[in-house]
Amino acid sequence: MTHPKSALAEKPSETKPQAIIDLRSDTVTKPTPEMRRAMAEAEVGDDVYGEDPTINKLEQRAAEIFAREAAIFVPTGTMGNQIAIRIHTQPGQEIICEERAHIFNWEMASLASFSGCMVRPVRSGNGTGVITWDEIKKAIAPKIYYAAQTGLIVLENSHNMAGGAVTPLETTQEICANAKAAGLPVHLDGARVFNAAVALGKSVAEITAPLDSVMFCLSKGLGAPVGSLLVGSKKFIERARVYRKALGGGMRQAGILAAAGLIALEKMPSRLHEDHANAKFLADGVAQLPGIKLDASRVQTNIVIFEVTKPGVAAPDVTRKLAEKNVLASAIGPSHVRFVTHMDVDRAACARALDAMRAIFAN
Ligand code: TLP
Repeated sequence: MTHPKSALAEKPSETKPQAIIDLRSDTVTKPTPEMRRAMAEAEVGDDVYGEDPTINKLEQRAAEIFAREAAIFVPTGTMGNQIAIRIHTQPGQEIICEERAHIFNWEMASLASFSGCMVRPVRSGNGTGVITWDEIKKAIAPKIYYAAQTGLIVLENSHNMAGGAVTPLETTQEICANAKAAGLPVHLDGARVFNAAVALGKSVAEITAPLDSVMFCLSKGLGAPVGSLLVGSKKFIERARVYRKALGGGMRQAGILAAAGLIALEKMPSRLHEDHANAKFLADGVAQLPGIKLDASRVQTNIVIFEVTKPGVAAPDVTRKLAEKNVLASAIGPSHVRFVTHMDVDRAACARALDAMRAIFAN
């Protein structure tokens, strides 16, 4: 994924400078004034000793909201996923996930370096990114001593690189029931699980109930500056504390982060439908343009990924031209562009982004 930072240095063609519309990711949001106030006033203590009251409150609220025994605050989604993988697996095992999964493509091969595992990727047959039990079961290693054994299944909901695709609850239930019968744990990379819940019209507790563990991010669509949580059983979270420390994630007066995280957790899920509507608006407009392949009907959450099919034009050319018009997007490989909507881009900003796309693709 490339970000057109260098193009920012070039002067935009408009005479009046326009605000930058940053659609590269929902990670780019800035803390709200309420978050900044809460951070300034947060009660803190040493969290490695379990003495930060604001961290403790955030972990307790996360556990309650996900209807789990316990939760642990971690600095990043990557660390949360990697701790879960370390706990669920043994070195030499395989992890089944969809081929575009974040744990496979964007976590620095940490599942190999930290947990000694390999990925057995699964392609979703219908291209949606939502894998089914029928597809997963074919990837499970036969129980023979001379074949690497499957140790874990990881799902991603919503699925980032599959255009924010949402896994239906019935699919999660079917996978988890069969995995349980096969003695396999299932972890959810739920970086954007609140977006999935909004799209499904259900609570995060309901859509994640069948899973063994869940990681979710405060720092994506929920708008917190830093932080993710891992939720699961008491025993699982006790082990997670050990691995968090091993990875250097034992932070001290981190309540200043948790204070913003609490606002993200309590107040921000209720506005995510706006981001989804804006993504749909963008997708509907972009899908009309010549030289682009996009099925706008598949856009369910806050992510729009489209293919550039115009001859001689690569995705990085598009993001560079957009940046010249003060619209930032991410190129994913040579032919795909990603827009992510979030609380710092409103409908007017999306309309401007669409105008920029129209200007680029009209000629
Ligand atoms: N995603 C980032 C990039 O790393 C691609 C983004 O801009 O979307 N799981 C999923 C599904 C994610 O999308 C991400 C971040 C993570 C895990 C990792 O979270 P962080 O960045 O907090 O380590």
